[in-house]
Amino acid sequence: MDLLSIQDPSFLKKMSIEQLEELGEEIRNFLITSLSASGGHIGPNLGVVELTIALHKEFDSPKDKFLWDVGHQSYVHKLLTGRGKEFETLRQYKGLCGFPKRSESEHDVWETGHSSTSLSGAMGMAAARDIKGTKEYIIPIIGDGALTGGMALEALNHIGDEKKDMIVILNDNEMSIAPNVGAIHSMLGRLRTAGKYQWVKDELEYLFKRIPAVGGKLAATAERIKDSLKYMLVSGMFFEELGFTYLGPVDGHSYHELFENLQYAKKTKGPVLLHVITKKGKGYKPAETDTIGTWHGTGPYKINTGDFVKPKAAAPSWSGLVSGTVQELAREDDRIVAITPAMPVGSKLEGFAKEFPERMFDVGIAEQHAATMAAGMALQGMKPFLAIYSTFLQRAYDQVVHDICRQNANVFIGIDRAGLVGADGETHQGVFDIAFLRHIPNLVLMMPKDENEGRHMVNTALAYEEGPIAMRFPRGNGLGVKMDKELKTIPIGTWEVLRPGKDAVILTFGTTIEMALEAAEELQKEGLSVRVVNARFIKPIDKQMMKAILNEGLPILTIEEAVLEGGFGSTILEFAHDLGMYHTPIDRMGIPDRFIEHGSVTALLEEIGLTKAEVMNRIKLLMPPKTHKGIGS
Ligand SMILES: Cc1ncc(C[n+]2csc(CCOP(=O)(O)OP(=O)(O)O)c2C)c(N)n1
Repeated sequence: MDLLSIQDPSFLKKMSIEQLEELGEEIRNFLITSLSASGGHIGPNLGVVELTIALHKEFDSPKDKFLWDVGHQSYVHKLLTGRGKEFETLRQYKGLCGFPKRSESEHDVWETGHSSTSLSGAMGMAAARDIKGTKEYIIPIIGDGALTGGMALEALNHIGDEKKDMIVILNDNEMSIAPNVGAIHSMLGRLRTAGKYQWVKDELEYLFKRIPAVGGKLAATAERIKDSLKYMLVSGMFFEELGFTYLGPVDGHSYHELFENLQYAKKTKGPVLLHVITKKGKGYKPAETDTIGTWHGTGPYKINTGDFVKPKAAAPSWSGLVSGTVQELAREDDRIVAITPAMPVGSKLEGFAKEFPERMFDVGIAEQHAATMAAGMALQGMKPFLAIYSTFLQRAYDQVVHDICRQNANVFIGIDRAGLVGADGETHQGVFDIAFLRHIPNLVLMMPKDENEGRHMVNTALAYEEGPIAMRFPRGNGLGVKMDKELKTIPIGTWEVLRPGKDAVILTFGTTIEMALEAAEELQKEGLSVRVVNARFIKPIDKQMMKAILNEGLPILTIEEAVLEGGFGSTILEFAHDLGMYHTPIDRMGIPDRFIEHGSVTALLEEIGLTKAEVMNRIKLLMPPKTHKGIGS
């Protein structure tokens, strides 16, 4: 059928299983072809083709509510709800979002991007439904990886207790981004091999009902037999103990099994957990045979070979550079350990894990636990490197405040993907970390100008013994600068003048330095001498240099690829104000007070005005009328 002509999922109601199977094949081919050009989360989506079709056939979206956990696996849902034509713009500027988005469709009822929120969202919706007295089904769809997140467990605990009607679909493909880890993962493994518990339980109940009751004795024995059998069949019985009716495991690629169980679930009172086994990457060999997570999310690829169409990077990736330097230093210092919340591949920690398996901890999608665990290790004399993406560090704010910084624990937080990340969009932009870290006592926060300084900063962080220290670094690759052979330490709280200038000063750091230098170069041609400072320590700032700049009375422009509210520029305003320098002209460039959608980083920077032209413009506007001809005259 013409997938691009689909308006809504109602057409599925009349389809036979054979027709659904054909549709599934067409959808797979469409995804494989379409994503080969755009890139995206191919593996997770190929795994849920039958599951998504079955859900849309069995339920009535948008009346019934699907909550896609993480949301990266919602492409089939997007296709079935009339967004096929937009796939060629997937994850591009102003194009189709890679995650559920309420403004895109009435079928996207819950927005996601960060993991493990679907069950809490579903609990909220179920509670609202029951207060309002409406009748819709609430169906969160959560992966085995996302289930390891603390929030999901908090929600299971509450839902089971409240006995809310809802059907939780556990999409178990044994993978998180990388292979899934942890005791819950092992428990799911046991459930997978235990077979279909529900049917056995039903049969037993039927059998016991037929045995004539001889007083309470037989009933009690029967109950005991049932219980022990139950435990024998499914060790742990985790979900049932929590108050859920556990169904499954079922083959998530078999419509027969899916429909049989979904229909059973619909009739069951209280919360149901349907355990569905799927294969990530199903139907596309390179993705299906992937065991490390390469095909979780990709850029464009060649369909026939599965080779990625990536231009060869001229410089090392930031994650590789940072983790590689930590690994190098770990050879000299056996107190160094690495902790990742489920991102060993993204954080390029595979080398560290291989060389120091006993010093490497992949804790699953558990940012809060990762941060507090790092504090625990630090207080016992270890030097933990907590590798975490800026956006996911948001989850661990209290742990950074309460456990790491308050206890002055000597943890090195490597804040990866800081700044705009591009195609993943709103939920993943790493733009809040400065604002939510810079006010925490004891913490040192820095960002290097290039990969050479980045290596020195890693060395500085691991040599630092006085408390928590964090380094933010961007997504992608370095600039290709010359690398020093010897590692040095950088004095904490010192800035560096990169270009002299006597008319104005730009204070910036990290990714925006290049743009500032280029703008200064252009302005020079127009007769303006602009100093550019590498303000590499965001906290503590270089107070000595700052005072000198303020005493010179020069106009100041701050630039940051982070939110303006509460950001680095705010620090400078506060500093000047606290010194009584109320009249120093200070302007700030950064990310405005709104969420920034998906698109290439270049397009996004252009949209928000973080460009060389705007830097030049702002500097000119800051200048007193006499210094620059044409302005203010
Ligand atoms: C809070 C948070 N931490 C980390 C991530 C990065 N992440 C995206 S998908 C994913 C794995 C999800 O695994 P699972 O739920 O099993 O889904 P699958 O991709 O296997 O279908 C991770 C760790 C995230 N989205 N949110």
